[in-house]
Amino acid sequence: MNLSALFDLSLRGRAQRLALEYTSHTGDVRPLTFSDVDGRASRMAQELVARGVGRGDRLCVHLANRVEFIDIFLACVRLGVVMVPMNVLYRERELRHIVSDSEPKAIVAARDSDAVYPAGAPVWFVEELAERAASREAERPAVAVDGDDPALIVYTSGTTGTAKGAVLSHNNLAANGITLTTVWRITDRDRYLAVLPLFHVHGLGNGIHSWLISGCTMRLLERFEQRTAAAVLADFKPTLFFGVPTVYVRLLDSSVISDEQARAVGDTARLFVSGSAPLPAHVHEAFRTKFGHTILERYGMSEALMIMSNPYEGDRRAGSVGPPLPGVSARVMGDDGIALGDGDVGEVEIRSSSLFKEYWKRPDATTAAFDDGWFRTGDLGVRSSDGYYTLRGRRGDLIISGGFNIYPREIEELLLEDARVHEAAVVGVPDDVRGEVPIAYVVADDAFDVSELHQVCRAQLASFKVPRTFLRIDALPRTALGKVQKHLLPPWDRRITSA
Ligand code: MCA
Repeated sequence: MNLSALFDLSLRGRAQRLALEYTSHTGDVRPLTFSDVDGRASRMAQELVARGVGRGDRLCVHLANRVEFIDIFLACVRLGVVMVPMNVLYRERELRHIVSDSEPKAIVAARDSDAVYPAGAPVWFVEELAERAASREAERPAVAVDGDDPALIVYTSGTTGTAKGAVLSHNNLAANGITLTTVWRITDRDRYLAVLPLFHVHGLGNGIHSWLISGCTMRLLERFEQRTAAAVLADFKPTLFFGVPTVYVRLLDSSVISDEQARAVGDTARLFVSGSAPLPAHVHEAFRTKFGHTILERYGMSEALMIMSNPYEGDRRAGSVGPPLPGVSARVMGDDGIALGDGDVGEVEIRSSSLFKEYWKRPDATTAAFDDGWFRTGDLGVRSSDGYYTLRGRRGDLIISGGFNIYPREIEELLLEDARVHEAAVVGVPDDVRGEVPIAYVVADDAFDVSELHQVCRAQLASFKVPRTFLRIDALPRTALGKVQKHLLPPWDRRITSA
């Protein structure tokens, strides 16, 4: 089934009901019915057709959470165009690779974006696109789109440095959305508050899909800012909320939401879900005390969409990601390639109806990611005797900060571009708010002030990737074969607490 047919359950089936509330550029909150959303998508599709975009073409989108993001996504779905969402925090260096790899027809960006866009594709300003679309007929394009057609290419970096595009089909996204609405009991009576970025799978694959499949009402925030979010929680009274652990940590701050306000939010809410990074047990507990709700933690990856979830009914265990979702098979593999029993830690491998088929134009990486049809998640985990999985870290040296993935190699390569830097190693250190933050160890010329590297990173990397500190050392610890031993770097003993 293509996604359009699935979304029509709401777009056509609930046409006159309130679909969406969003804040316009003038600051007022505007409502749209599902029929309005449908019409906007058709007009946007007509505009894209007029610009020569068709089935199989890629379109890069570099936008914050604005209503036009949804128009463009739905237009792409209808036309069989493959949307390539790009993190709004990415700088030119990060955008360049995605654009050259995905070869899009165009990059859609906001007029006020301060990003420098790489050559190779025209930049279409979303304001102009929206204005032209508004004057077109709300006529659905007649394009036959298959369930196996790609809908999204989501770039996920790897330990190897360059980001790889995970190709997600209509069927993958449909399977994920249908599963989540079912197991989390999402219905048209829900009120979903969307605070997570739409350029990632969490906000788009889970949030937007659950909204459109269930036909609930969504309030869209341009981004998570704690005080705005607190005010909207009180005003919109959501029943459903998706967050990363950093979002929950922010909501526990009593200067943001008092205990009394939190109880009022909890009284009208139904479900809080956390994912994208491990939820610390103390946050789980503090949230239950303050809001009166047990956060449901789940586990997913861009390549596979959602994989495991604590149960809606039943025991939501702090520290565990629960059993596999319906449609997912999982196993824990030992280093010798033999499946392990309960209680033993190994790499989690999965098969699933929402699992991607390939990395874009990277057959080598695709082959390496699969083990006889099972996807190697790269996550270490253990299964309990009653089927709950607990994750025990990554095989590679991925850092997760505020729910954003950071691959040290990418930062190390940037640092090494400066001829005065001879060696560099980036590691994650604990952070009370963001889970982890990156710090850098560098071996450099004596005369070079390594703190200058901060500016270099700031200019060329998304802000969450910029190392908090640059520590000079004499040499990196290495094995006899020359491999860096990050665990032997001098200890970083200052715990960081983000502002
Ligand atoms: C953060 N910043 C942003 C945004 N988010 N700027 C524009 N738009 C945004 N959406 C910038 C700020 O300007 C600031 O930059 C810096 O990031 C920190 O912002 P701050 O206000 O201090 O944010 P925070 O309170 O620490 O919260 C950060 C956050 C953010 C909102 C929780 O980390 C976030 O949105 N995380 C969600 C990531 C996510 O959706 N991951 C899903 C990946 P400056 O330093 O320049 O001032 S998908 C995935 O992992 C899998 C599939 C899964 O299972 O979900």
